[in-house]
Amino acid sequence: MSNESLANLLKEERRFAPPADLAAAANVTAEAYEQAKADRLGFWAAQARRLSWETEPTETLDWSNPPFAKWFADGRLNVAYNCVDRHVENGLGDRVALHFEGEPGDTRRITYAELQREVSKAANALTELGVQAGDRVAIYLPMIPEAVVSMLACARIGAPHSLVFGGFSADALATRINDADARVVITADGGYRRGKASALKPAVDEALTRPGTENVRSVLVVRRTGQEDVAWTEGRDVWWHELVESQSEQHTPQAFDAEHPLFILYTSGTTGKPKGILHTTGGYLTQVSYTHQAVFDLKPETDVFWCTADVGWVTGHSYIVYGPLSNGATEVLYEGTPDTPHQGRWWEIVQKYGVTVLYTAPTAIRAAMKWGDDIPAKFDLSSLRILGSVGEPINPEAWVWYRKHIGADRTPVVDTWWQTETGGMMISPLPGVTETKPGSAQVPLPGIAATVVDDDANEVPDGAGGYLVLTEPWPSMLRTIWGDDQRYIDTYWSRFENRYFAGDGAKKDDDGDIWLLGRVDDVMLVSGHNISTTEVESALVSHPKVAEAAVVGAADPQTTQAICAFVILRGGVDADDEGLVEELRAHVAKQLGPIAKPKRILPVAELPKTRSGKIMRRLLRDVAENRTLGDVTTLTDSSVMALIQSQLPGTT
Ligand code: 6R9
Repeated sequence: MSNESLANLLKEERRFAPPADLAAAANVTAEAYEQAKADRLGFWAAQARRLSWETEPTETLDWSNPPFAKWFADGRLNVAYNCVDRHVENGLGDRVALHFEGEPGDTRRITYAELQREVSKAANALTELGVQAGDRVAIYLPMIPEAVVSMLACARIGAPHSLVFGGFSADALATRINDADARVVITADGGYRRGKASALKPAVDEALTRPGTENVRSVLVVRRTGQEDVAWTEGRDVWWHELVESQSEQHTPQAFDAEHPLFILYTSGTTGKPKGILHTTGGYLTQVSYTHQAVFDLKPETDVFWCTADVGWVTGHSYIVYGPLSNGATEVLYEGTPDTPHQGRWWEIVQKYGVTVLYTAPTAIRAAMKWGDDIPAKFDLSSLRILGSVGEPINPEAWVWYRKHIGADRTPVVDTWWQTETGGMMISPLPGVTETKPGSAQVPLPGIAATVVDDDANEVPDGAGGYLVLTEPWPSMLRTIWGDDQRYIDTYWSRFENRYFAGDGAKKDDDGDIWLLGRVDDVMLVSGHNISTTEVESALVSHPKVAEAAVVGAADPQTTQAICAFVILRGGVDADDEGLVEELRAHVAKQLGPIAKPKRILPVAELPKTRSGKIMRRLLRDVAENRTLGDVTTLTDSSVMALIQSQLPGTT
């Protein structure tokens, strides 16, 4: 970004107070901020006692070698014991841990006692395959219970897992297997997506022909679809139902150091090879456990929690597996897409299981907006009491739609900002405390220190924009980039001294609340002003004809960059309406000022997204500047770019 700080254009005046009954019974009250402020490390030491330690830690933070943190370093614990066994020992064995709903409609109900048996068998199976503490295991599975069981089995034996999204290409899988030097791959014959069985195992077979994957000794294969003719490599491939099912249901978990590696998760980044983000045991579990019960006000006896993320995304790691299970929650695990076999599938699931807390991404909310209000209206969603959002800035209009049409204008919406690197939530309202503002993540959670700075690392005043930074270490922070300490320092700790640079633009409003404005790489420079893509997108989405928008800055001889917007229209709107583009341009100018008026607006049917639902603006920039497309390997659907290109004026 240039020295011109981020223009602060959007004004959002709507406010929503916490419901009185929720506030009165909330797990966390305003006092937590005071406590954490008075003694930050004491606050986290107290949160660590939520867990069961074999050896209680006496140290909290060791920051003697920054930016390499150690949290609770002399403590020892087992993550799987904390997520499973201790609940059984506490008499909760009959509580449902997972309500699994397969895309074709098959279901499984897994109690904590059953989960303990499944995880124990899988841990024994991995041990039989020669996996030892410290060995890496790659997991390439659909959203089925075996994914959760595999992760917990790895944690149980101290073997760091590395999940790769089911459906990533063989290349992406091979790169990740190679970088982590994985010894075992856990996969399935296939999974169900969009009403079809799609194969997974062939991608593993192909990945294992690539150089650098030779150390993979075994491939453990779950039979999910049963429809594929599965190619088999004798001596390497083993069926889950043969190996795991034959194991003992007893397994004694062994404690590991708090800083023992728990998992590696790759973030693609925009350039260069993927970064293997390393998370460890005690601090990670402390923060995901705390934030899950604080931000969702979790009442494990009565709540039914549903995080719609894929387990291959950090959101699935922290808020399907480790956060909820460490808290003894009952949760839904859904395999498929929101519109299979119909566009009300999610709302049908909420109704069926009586989901009380729903955690999803803006992309899904905008898709539901596009499909129409009448679809969720057909279902009984009255069980819902808290709604969460994660993954991208949520446009104020999508936030308000979510609260109104899913939450009956009654439930708090918590917009949670965090990253793969932060491991757990960092900035979010608390549902029983914070008066919420649509579109803003608002305040750092108790025990978290974040602010917004300008180019020279000075904190910006209220009302101004700049870069989001984290100013103190936090328990679930990444410990390094796997195998590359220098890249860890360069990427996160070099832009500003002693501060973690998140890579996101942000502003503080007049109350000092934080608004996220998108990745710094996406910020546009228009006639000397830095303008956030998020704000222009939110202005477009606030027009009743627009469901979703992606905005990029395209090189322009007059203004350095010109704002170019791709919009998805709401159901029933005519894309060929001549006046539409002018109407939308005028709308943005009215909302944000003439500087933010897009030069071009192109209605499209789809936008390019990553598997976690983030818009890939860099590909749209390639289109807007008539360049060959960059790396598309992390796209959910690679045909989307061809579709967009075919819809551009001047192409056929
Ligand atoms: C959890 C997750 C991290 C990036 C992050 C930011 C964006 C996530 C957000 C948000 C605005 C929110 N992001 N949550 N932006 N408001 N509530 O998404 O991790 O996949 O690593 O992405 O996502 O840009 O820097 P990850």
